[in-house]
Amino acid sequence: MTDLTLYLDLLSQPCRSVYIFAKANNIPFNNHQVRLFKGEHLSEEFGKVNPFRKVPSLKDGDFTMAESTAILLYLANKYKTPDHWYPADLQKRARVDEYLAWQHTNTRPHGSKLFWIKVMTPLILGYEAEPEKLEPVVTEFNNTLTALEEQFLRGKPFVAGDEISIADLVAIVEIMQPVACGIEAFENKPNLAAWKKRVEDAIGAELFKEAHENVLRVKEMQNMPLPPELKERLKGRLLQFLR
Ligand SMILES: N[C@@H](CCC(=O)N[C@@H](CS)C(=O)NCC(=O)O)C(=O)O
Repeated sequence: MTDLTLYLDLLSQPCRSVYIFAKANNIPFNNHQVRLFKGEHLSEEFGKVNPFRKVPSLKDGDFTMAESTAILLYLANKYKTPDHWYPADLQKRARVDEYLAWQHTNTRPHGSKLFWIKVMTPLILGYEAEPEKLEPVVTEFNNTLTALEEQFLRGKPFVAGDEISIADLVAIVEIMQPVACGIEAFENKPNLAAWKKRVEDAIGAELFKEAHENVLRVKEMQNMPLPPELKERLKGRLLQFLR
């Protein structure tokens, strides 16, 4: 029995980082699935956990919180996970924090945008987005990958140093989102591909596969009917991506 509940949908990249971190560290938790495509995050019950109605969310006894990077740090601090995940050393820790701040305007939005254009357009509008909508977003994503490779991974095996940290988990799940919709990320980038392999080896290939198996099948969901209320809610956001 544990007081800790994580509200997750593994189609979501921030949920996967939290899931992988908790599993890799043997943190006991109740896995409460909130299926986004079924609109379960819009339920009254979930609204009490996270009024913003986003996953991941955490409940620990009476304490609730949202935001994946904050959740990761809460878990690292509460369960005193091995130092390499979020090092005590000031400057090593600052490298993790630096990536966690950078990703908010780089890997995360650029990867997400591709997912919305490739996967959400057919689901919400019933047709594929025109290639000219996709191309600039692919370029933006590739530039982000180059920056990750040339700045964060220059001369070191992991994003924040010699060992895997929370920063690598946040990075890999974000990059896997467009990969799941058929966008190349690692093909012509041997350094990035070698980093991915190191991350997989560090967390274990089984756990990596388990966390990603749903999202890697996302194309099979292309004809899935979304609840009308959810469709309406998502439409405005999608149209912004397609402008
Ligand atoms: N900054 C948040 C983002 C959370 C987020 O956007 N979650 C998405 C899934 S990836 C969600 O729950 N979307 C539902 C909605 O916005 O209606 C984090 O890192 O946790």
